[in-house]
Amino acid sequence: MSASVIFVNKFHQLLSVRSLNAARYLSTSKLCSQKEECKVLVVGAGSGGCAMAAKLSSKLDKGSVIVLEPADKHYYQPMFTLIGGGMKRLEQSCRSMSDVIPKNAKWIKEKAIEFDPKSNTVTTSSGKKITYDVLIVGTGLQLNYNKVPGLEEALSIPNGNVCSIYSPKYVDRTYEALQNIKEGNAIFTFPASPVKCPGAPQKIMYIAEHYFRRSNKRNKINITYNTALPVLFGVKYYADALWPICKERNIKVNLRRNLIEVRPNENLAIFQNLDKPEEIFEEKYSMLHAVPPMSAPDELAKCTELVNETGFVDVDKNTMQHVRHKNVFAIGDSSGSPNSKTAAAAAAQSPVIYKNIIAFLNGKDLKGSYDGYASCPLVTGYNRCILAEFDYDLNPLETFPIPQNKERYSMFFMKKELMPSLYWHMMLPGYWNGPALMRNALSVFNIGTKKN
Ligand code: UQ1
Repeated sequence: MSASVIFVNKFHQLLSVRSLNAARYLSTSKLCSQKEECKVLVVGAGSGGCAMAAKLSSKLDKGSVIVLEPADKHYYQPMFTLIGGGMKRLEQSCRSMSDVIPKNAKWIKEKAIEFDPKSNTVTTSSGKKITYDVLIVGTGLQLNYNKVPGLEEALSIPNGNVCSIYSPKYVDRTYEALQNIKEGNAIFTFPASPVKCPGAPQKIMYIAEHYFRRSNKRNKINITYNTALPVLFGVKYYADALWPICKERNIKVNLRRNLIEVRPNENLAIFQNLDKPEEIFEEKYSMLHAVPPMSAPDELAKCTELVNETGFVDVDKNTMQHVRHKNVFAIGDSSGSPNSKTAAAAAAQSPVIYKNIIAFLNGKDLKGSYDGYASCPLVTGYNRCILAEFDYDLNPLETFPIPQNKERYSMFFMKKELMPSLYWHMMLPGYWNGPALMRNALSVFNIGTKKN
């Protein structure tokens, strides 16, 4: 190699090292400037996050509230069972995120990838560090379709017979599957994990059963509900109403049976008996409605400072304040409080958390207390619904002065026609605090044995 070539090479190396260093310097300085500060940081703009951001941003000075949310679209998920049954369309459940995040809050369209409650900081996907006085975790939970071997593959087959109302990606396949099945086994599952809206896996089954009857194919289809739970429904008062429905409508319920694999090529679903793990069942399906295992989002679950042993935020179940980090609160599905994970629960939590955050910011005692209220409109067909409402003790906590453990058209109408408007126009803007006020007002009509 000639001296001149060596010289040119060295010169290039030098140049590239220089430019590398320059790039590094630039990116570090950019990172340093990527800092944000706020009074309240809301992570997640789902039902709970939007309601909290709306309440707090209208009370605190402009710019005090930051909302961290990467998604473009916000879905009203309680509509997904109705979409699965062909009663609503996916577009009706969806709004642009920019329309639901309150205008007084600053939206950072990124994901939280690291929580550091010791330094009051959340790091975003681009490396931005956001420091806060108060953090509200409202990330929701994560759908782990990938934890069941073969399931994602089955769900990706065009016009296939495996469906799932839990994701906007797969919900439309459900109504297609109801239409396409002609005969054989329709299998519905419930996973061995915490589940959002734990009634939904059986609601879609009742709707399917009604659909098959209406389309004159019910007698050619066997319906099975394989649930990992030891009960049909967690609240005995409503479970006692659901068992006879399954019996009358010839739906076979297998408890403690967990979906562990799907073999789409053979139309086989593999289940395990959770009480006798050595017992494995292969069941042939003509249609499979699969509910994925769920967990806290990985980014949250890895922050052991924040979460309890289940991976959800370790809050006091009444104040919704973190047990150690007093400036951290959780709302909705990401909370470790032992309530049922439903939008109605987030609605009932929202005034409590709001009151407690204002008290916390003013150095006062926290007086707000959440009673575990959750509501689950158990749609049992195209015109019937049992409106389950209950508290932490799994005692009924019903709003209306009539026994709600019966299938009623009025409750179906409320779920299908009234709830969406209540959600968009009352809950997300922070005005809906759950039905406690209504329940108290209506309780004057409670006569006889009904106790709330
Ligand atoms: C509710 O508060 C709520 O949150 C907005 C729901 O989610 C959409 C519900 O489905 C229900 C039933 C309630 C409770 C409301 C009443 C009026 C009983």
